[in-house]
Amino acid sequence: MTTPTLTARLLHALKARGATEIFGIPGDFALPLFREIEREALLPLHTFSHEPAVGFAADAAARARGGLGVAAVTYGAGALNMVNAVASAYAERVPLVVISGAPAAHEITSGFVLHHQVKTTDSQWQIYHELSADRARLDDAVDAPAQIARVLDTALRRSLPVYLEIPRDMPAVPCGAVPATSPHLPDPDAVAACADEMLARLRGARQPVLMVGVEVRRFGLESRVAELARRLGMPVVTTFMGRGLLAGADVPLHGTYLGLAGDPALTALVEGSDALAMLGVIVSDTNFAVSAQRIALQRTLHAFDDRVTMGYHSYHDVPLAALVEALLARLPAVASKPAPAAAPAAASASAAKAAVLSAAAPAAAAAASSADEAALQPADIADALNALLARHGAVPIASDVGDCLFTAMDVGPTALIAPGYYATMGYGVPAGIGLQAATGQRPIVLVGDGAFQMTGWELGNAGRAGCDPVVIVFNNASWEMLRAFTPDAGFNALPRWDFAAMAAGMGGDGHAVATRAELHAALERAWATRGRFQLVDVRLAPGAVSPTLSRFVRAVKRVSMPDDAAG
Ligand code: TPW
Ligand code: MG
Repeated sequence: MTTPTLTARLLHALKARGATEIFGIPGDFALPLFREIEREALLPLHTFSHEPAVGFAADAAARARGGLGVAAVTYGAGALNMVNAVASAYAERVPLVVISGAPAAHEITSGFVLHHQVKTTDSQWQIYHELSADRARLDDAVDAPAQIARVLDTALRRSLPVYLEIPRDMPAVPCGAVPATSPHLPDPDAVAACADEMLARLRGARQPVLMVGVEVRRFGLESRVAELARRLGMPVVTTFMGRGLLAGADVPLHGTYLGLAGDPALTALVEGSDALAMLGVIVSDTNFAVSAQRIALQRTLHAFDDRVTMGYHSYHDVPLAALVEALLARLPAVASKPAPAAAPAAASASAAKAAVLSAAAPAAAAAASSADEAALQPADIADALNALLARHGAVPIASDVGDCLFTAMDVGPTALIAPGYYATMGYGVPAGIGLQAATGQRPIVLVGDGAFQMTGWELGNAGRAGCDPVVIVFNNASWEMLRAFTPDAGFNALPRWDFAAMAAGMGGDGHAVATRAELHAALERAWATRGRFQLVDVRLAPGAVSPTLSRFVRAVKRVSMPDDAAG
């Protein structure tokens, strides 16, 4: 038997750390790597049309499944095309492994300027330095196993992107095995002191609230945090970024905190808390700016990025998982029973409404009321989706940025992945494919027409990756979210593209809908049709926005342009 190659060793190490597939686009510097990946057949390879989609799909795979996401690209034109997607993964704490082909050592010293080179042969390395938590250039088969282990383990431990550069003469060289993950063990005394203080503060509080954010999902802690919430018996909310967390869990989940843009009762609950425990929360402007002055950060207990800050001091090197376990160890188990009825939760209220709607659906369909024929609003899409969820059970959602993401706040509770903080457009469609490739679950993709114009073409690659997402295009012939902030600007208008008509050319089915009755029928038909992607092209009334977006715009204007908002 021949010795395994560097590529084989890398693939095994990726698989051992949860990767289930590789997304990529080859190029000459990456051809030897891709040939080895295909030959080894250890992880399936899914190719796309444009590198942003490679990054978004790998990001979505990691978010939805847990473990590493893997994006393989070529040097220069390929890797640099993916910069924005990796930046998004960094900002939103996704353990994404970028593997790039690169020139071989003898090419670097050849005296020629190499194609795809920017300023120097390590310009790309410098750029990725800014986008990654750790990195290695695998130019030595002896060092490679330890380097691979270190870099991949950093990605998982910190839940951040990492970067591996593989010179094109290296993929097939014989290489030793990559060591298994070595667990990171924080100082138990520090963890204990931190957990004791947090519990004391929560017990002494008048109105403690538990807020859960993305790191809870990233570190695979959902069920442990749900158990913690039950034992603490405190109300639980998610952040905007954490929407979808604990969706199916038996906990007193009140919904998603959106500040001035959200449900006033939930906002009052959070902002009135004298001990807001934020677990794995990115304290970003989109989460908090619309009321930054209302949450007194010195009254919060904030665990994020291996650090726990309470009042005016911080504990370092207290990973979220260790903190959660230490808290659980200090709390008695509670008998498992349904959570006490939570105060009106936006999400469950709308789910209840959905159940009512769906029960009434046959009658409504029989006598299509005039409302069913009225011009569509984004809120109608939320209603139709809730009806679909009520009939068919929870379905994971991948959302783009735009009013579709604000509309998603009224859908569910159900799992949701979206770049809610970094807010890059173009995520939805490739993320839906990445999610399905990695988990086998068929997703619903929510995407605006502007964002679809960026990456919607990737649907043409869905079929061969075994994916058949249901894609809902919020077709408002506009960059509506921008128009909401600058209503008098002309540049936010888009031509009305016929997305439904394009679906067949990419191997899917398109449904154009303009009324509620058509929307409900098209969604049902789309859901019933398997094996081809389904595109529901929702022709929205011009200028129509979701209730959450209109509150968000008003809130942002009030906070950042108080003089304007007054007028
Ligand atoms: C990669 C800036 C944020 S929202 C938006 C833009 C251009 C308009 C979105 O239009 P769409 O959705 O998709 O039709 P809707 O509901 O607003 O009509 N480039 C990137 N990312 C961002 N966020 C922008 C520009 C932006
Ligand atoms: Mg639009």
